[in-house]
Amino acid sequence: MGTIRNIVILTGAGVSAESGIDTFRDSGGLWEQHRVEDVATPEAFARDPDLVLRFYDMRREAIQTKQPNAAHLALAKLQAQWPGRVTLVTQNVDDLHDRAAAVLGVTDPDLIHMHGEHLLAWCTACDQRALWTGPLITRPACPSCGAPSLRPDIVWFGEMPYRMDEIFEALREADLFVSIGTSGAVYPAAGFVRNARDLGAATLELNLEPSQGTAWFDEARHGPATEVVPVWVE
Ligand code: BJW
Repeated sequence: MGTIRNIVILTGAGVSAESGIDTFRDSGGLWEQHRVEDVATPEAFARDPDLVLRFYDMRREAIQTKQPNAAHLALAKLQAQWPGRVTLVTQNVDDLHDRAAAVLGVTDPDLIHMHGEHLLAWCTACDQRALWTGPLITRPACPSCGAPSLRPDIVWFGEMPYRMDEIFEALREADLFVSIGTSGAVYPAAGFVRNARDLGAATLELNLEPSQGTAWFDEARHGPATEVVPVWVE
């Protein structure tokens, strides 16, 4: 393994768990309380939009009471101080990485929300996005075109994750790929470790427990993100 200059970090729900945001597949997680097919597919939204909007309105409200934890802050510090490129690709739709960067004074972090963002609404009539902190169930008008066509800007199953070209470009340039707090159950993110390996990067998993893809990593360290991430960053 040569010198490490460029790093790609993939994060999942485990990195925000200790901030009090529910994960999906852990015991007591969101998918134990809601059927995925009822709330996180375009078909569900077409069938029962009120159910889907209530689910996301509840979560959008909840995240605004949460704070970045020591793992988010350690990653933001790494991004601010590392001499090479650190691309943070998150599957998380909360804004805790964004807020951790802001705490360190970084206004334009190299951060990709591949599954969308709770705090954006997407107008299906005019294709514009708007910052959105309140409820969508009231069928508010789109600030750009006035149509009552706002939906959560969230990538549901069967939809294409965002900014895939940029992610693959970063993986091609990466000397190290690190996966943090994700079960490795959802593609294409779950395949990034194999993509990174094929492209010559070293690979490291930091997770509470071995993920579904743990065998693909060169090294794995297991424990809570607020402990293992700051130790790795130092
Ligand atoms: C801690 C911790 C602590 C806890 N410290 N760690 C068959 C084979 C392969 C693929 C497919 C297939 N059938 C269908 C597909 C594709 C599908 C898919 O992957 N399905 C699988 C279920 C099999 N994928 C898609 O549809 C994606 N799009 C796509 O493929 O497009 C191409 C395409 C388009 C059109 C046609 C055909 C192809 C889109 C996926 C969108 C995912 N969306 C969600 C929900 C929306 C967001 C929301 O509502 O909030 O995104 S699903 C959900 O899972 C969410 C997450 O981002 C994602 C990943 O979950 P994550 O982050 O890994 O959380 P958990 O809960 O699973 O794991 C938490 C981990 O943390 C655990 O390991 C814990 O141990 C750990 N942990 N506490 C450290 N304190």
